[in-house]
Amino acid sequence: MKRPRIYILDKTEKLTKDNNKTIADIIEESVYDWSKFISIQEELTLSITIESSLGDAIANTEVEYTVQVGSIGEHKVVTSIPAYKATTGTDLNGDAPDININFTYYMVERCLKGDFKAFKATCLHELGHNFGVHEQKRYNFYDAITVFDKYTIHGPYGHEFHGPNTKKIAKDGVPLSASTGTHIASNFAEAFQSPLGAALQRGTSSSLSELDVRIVSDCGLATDLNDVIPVGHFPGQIDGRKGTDTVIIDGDAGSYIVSSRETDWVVAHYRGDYEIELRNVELLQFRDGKLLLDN
Ligand SMILES: [Ca+2]
Ligand SMILES: [Ca+2]
Ligand SMILES: [Zn+2]
Repeated sequence: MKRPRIYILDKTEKLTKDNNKTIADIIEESVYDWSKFISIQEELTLSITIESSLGDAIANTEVEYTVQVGSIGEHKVVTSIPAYKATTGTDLNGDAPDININFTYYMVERCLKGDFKAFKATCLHELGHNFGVHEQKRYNFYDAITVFDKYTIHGPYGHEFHGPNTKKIAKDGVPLSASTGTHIASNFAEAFQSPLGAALQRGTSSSLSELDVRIVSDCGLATDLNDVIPVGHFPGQIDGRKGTDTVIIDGDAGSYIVSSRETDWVVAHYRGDYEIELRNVELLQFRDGKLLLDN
């Protein structure tokens, strides 16, 4: 993994240089923890803001879910700028930070007083939103849904996530928090030791669980599982890692020339316009057909 670039803006003006270093190290370690399970192809830039208050929240993140990677009926299916950059190495918002996270001073102070675990869990949680665990305000915002939404059932008894990899260990689906579809219900998250719960849990959740990895795989990231990775209509360089992986290109096979390189990359070349390079990817899926790759 390329080291992330981390910028800290302390609006409270209470933090010393050493304090900044302490929290930057934990944030970097959290990105590193995610990178053990997902492909992070390019250096991510993180803009961290310390606020005196964030309403009821201890932290939050503003994620740009604007990358169209497919469609369902008239609805766009979108992923986030950081998830796309992590998976493909392609930065679609230029110089702007990929990830924006706000922490309350309370949360940072807790960390500086020695509660590293709570801060780390919060970092992993907010990064999870950036890597795909996020609902788009379903069907009314940009007329788009996220890949996460695609597998979310909004039933009369609440929201549940039913991604195919996740269902292998949570066969009845993952219950999501009642107020938002973006979080795992607290008890369920606690049972799996997942930091993606609606609330900071009792006990430790300062490392990623199998459940978290399965959820982000279902959200289209490249993991060691059998992933389905939608890349839409953009260039990129994708490493599917272990497992039998399918990359979905939002175009017709006839528009692409697929060839092997002497290195282990396979290239799908779109009409002399851009390339999608693939490594450890076993299947290429176009709108009008599939191609088995020999790599
Ligand atoms: Ca994989
Ligand atoms: Ca693979
Ligand atoms: Zn959250």
